[in-house]
This record gives sequence, structure tokens and C-alpha cells, in this order.
Amino acid sequence: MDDSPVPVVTVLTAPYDAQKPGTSGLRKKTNVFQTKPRYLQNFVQCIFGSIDLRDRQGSTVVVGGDGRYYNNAAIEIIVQMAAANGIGHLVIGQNGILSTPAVSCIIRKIKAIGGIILTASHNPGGPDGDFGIKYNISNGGPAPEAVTEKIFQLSKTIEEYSICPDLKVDLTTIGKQQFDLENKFKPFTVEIVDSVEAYTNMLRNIFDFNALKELLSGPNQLKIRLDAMHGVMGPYVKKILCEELGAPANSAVNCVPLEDFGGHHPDPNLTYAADLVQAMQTGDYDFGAAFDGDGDRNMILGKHGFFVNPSDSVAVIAANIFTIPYFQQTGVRGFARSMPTSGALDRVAKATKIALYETPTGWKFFGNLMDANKLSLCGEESFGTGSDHIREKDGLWAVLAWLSIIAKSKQSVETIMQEHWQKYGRNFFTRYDYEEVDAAAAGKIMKDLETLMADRAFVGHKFTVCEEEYIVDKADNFEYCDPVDGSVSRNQGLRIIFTDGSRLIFRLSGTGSAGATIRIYIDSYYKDACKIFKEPQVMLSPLIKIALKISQIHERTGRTSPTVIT
Ligand code: VG1
Ligand code: CO
Repeated sequence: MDDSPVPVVTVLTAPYDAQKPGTSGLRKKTNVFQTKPRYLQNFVQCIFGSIDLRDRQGSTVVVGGDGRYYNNAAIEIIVQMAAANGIGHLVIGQNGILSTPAVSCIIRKIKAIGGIILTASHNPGGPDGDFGIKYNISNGGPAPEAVTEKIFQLSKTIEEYSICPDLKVDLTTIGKQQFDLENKFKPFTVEIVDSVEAYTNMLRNIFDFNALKELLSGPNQLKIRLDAMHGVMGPYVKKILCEELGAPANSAVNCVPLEDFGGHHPDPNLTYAADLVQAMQTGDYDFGAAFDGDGDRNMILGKHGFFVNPSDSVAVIAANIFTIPYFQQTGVRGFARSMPTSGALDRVAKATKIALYETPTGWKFFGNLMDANKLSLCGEESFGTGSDHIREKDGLWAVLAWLSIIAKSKQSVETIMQEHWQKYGRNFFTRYDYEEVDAAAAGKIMKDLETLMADRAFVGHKFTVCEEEYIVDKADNFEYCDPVDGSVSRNQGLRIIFTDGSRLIFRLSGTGSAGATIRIYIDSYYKDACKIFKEPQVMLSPLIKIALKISQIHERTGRTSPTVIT
């Protein structure tokens, strides 16, 4: 074997524009990463460049991805560049596989300086799909805006990057590999770890596995169906739910990670997880759940396909939080939701006198609150639920949280949800997504809306639809001042709040890879027993009409309906 040191080389490059991380990482069409010369290398160099040299030297970084097309080719480049940039130690999931929550877990466990996750999350994969990179910092959470901005600034002036092109790593075998590098005193090590082990151990310390085992494999077994949508969660579901907790092997479907997710959107919602919805409608299962490509999102369904809205899901977990042993130990410090998420959580916070924080969209805003011991449980309407056990949303954690509640209450998903509404009232919620709208047109729609909302007569304006009246109480562009570090994030979504508390929110997505996605979020609260069991689309129909009217979205995009309704 050749044991001469691995050469470190500097390669000249030139900047690309628009290497700006969005809500969570940089996402582009796969062929942008594959065919634009040095595109990935530039961005990776900027990630390493954002870390102070003294912190970077000899540090540990975690790397893994959701297994989508280009995952391992990207990891090879990252390994070669990490070595050349002074990183001392890489911890990589076997075969390049780690879910987003698992990366967060490992970063915290081994006190790594950060982590790189190869994923475009819920976006489709494959050569014609999307690829992406998320960068997480030492608390295990997505890089905050100050860091992503630094990365973006570096990407605009980059002239060269460092790489060890001859360094070849074996991703298949668990264990340590060591490399001597030219010009470096200390060897560079790569450690391949089991993709699910550390994460499984963590969950074991959070939940009562014996009670869950009894629920899933005891005499009164709950029949479950979990759909990994051919994303990264397959191995985690099989190991934790089937092997550890005893759910039958056929409870877990689509558990083989595929490079293109079988051609589907690995997005757990009623549209893209239609197979699961159908299977649940047969009545053969009591509990269903699906996950997204990188395992941080979850959708919860009850028997006959009863849908739990994610905004309600976090509220139910909050109301039953002490069924989870972890919180019995840590206590509950605070709750938080992203601004567009419905106010269901606020009702529980108020009743339990626990602080409630409202943050902009994206998990990065929760991390600061958690690090400052202000936050225990949080959620987003976009199928994200999690707690301060890590710094990412966590799909499987949410499933085990729900199963814990079922184990304790011995009630069905539907009954748990209905009793919750009876006690706290119900926030009806819907989201309309218009995907791949022309970016300029979308920008103009938002700009015109903002102008309309700024009109002095807008506050106080009365909309009358179907005999319902809505009077505008407040209209603004949401701005967040972080209570921990005082940083301000502007332009986080246009909000119209009516005097009865109902809300209309318009926001441009920050995770798309082509054109623009416009999201409209609608939220309205009712407490009357005769209203809380009605259909959200019916209850929200006047507000939906107002939203479509003031934005003129159909007229201006040529669409007749949204791409996805949640
Ligand atoms: C979407 C969701 C947001 C979520 C983000 C990342 O962002 O709305 O709530 O945090 O995706 O989710 P946007 O900007 O498209 O609305 V995921 O599963 O990447 O990690
Ligand atoms: Co995701």
C-alpha cells in the first residue's frame, strides 16, 4: 500500500450568484450541482470558510444525507475538502445515510463543531429532481441567519478552494479510517457509524419503551402503518418500531431508501402521501404516519384516515406533555410555533401558564430559545414537530409522542383530538400552496398586497362574505426580534389579523428550486360545540374567498386552484 501523504491542492474557481441558503439549506435542481463546474465545491468551501480558523482546526464534523441521487458523490467531495480545510475528524453515517434529526443528535452527543446534511428534504430527488445541502452548527440546529448570510457573502467573492482529490474513503464499513496529509501535522480521521444507533439510544432515554412495546405488540395491540416514502426513515422505522418496539414487519412500508423516492415527492401530506391515506381509509389500521425525505417531518393519521393537522398535533402533545418521561425529568420551559402555524398551541400555553413564543418559519429560530432554556416543545404547520432533545424537528419523535399519549389515555387518535377541541376550542387551519409560479409575478403579487395593506384605510376595513363580517384589526409584514440575541429578521410574511382573531398570511417559500411558491395560510378559532366538528374548508370558506380576492392570485397566475391544499 502506498503510504505517502495525501496531497492537498488549491483549485482556482469563480463565484456563482444565488448560492443563498433558503429556509433550510441550499436547494437546487440536481443537475445544477452535477453539471455546473465546482458548484458544490464552492458552496462547501464557503461553509468551511464561515467557521473561524481556530475553531475549525482539528474539529469534528458530522456528515450524512437522505440517500437521494448524488448523495454519496457529494459526500466524497465533502470528505476531500474537509481534510484540506483542517477539519480533524469526520463522523459519517454508514453508506452516507443519516436523517436530519440523527445528525442533530450526533452533533450534540459528540460535541462536533457542526454537521453537513445532503438533502433537499421534502423536495423530489433523482437526476431531474432536487438536491440540497443543509449546514448545522454546534448546537445541532440549522445555521442561523448570521451564519447563512456569511456563507452567502463568501460565495460571492470566492476565488479558490482546497481539496485532497486523491483521498478515497470507504463509506460502507463501520469503523475508523486514518489519512496522513501533506503539510498537516495530525492525521485526518473518518469514522463511519451506524446510521440509527445513536438516535435510537437517545429515543430510548426520552420515551417509555416498555409502555410503547406493550401498545404495539401486547395483547391489545394497536395496529399501525408507517410510511417512510422511500426516504431516509426506512431503516429507522424498521429498527425502532419493528425490531425494538415489536410492531409487525408489515406495519412499515416503503422502507427501502431510493435515490428518487420512487419518483414521488417524499412529502408527508394528504396529497403526496395519498397511498397511506387510502390504506388508512380501509379501517384496517388504528394509527398511521408518514415522514419526509430526511425524516424531520411527520403526518399523523387516525383510523379511517382521520387527519391530525400539524398545528393541532403540537397542541395535543403540549396538553399531554407529561406522558413523556423526558419532560417529567426536565420540566417544561416554554412552547413555540412559527408565525403561520395556527394558534392551537397558544390555547394550551395559556391554560397551563407556560410561555409561548411566535417565531418566523424555519427551525433555526427555535434553537436560540432552546439554548437559553426558554423552550421545550415547538412545531410548525408544515408537518414539523419537535422538542429540545435536539435542535431539529423530529418525525419519529412526534410519532412516539403520539403513541405515548395513546398508550396512556387508551383512546383513539380521533377521540384524543375531539376531546382536545372540546376543552380548548378549535383553530381551523388551511394552507394553499401555489408551486412553481413565475418568480417575478409572485414577487409582484406580494408587493401589491403589501401596498394594499399599507393603505391607511385598510385597518378597519370590513369584508362581508356569505353573511360573515371580518374587520381588519392589524396588517403588517411579520418581523421577529430574537429575545435571546436581539437579532431582527424582517420580511417574514404578510399578516392580516381580523378583530375576531382570524388570520390570513401570505408568504413566499424559501425551499423551492424553480420559480416561486406562494403560500396562503388561513386560521380561525371557534369554541361553540356546534361548530368545532365541521369541515375546515367549509368553516374557512369566507376567509379563503377574501384571500383570493385581495391577492387576485388566480387571475394573476393563470391558476384555477392551488397545487396543494392542506
Ligand atoms: C418549508 C416549511 C417550513 C420548514 C421548511 C424546512 O419552508 O414551510 O415550515 O421549516 O420548509 O422543512 P418554506 O420556506 O418552503 O415555507 V424541511 O423538512 O426542509 O427540512
Ligand atoms: Co425535511
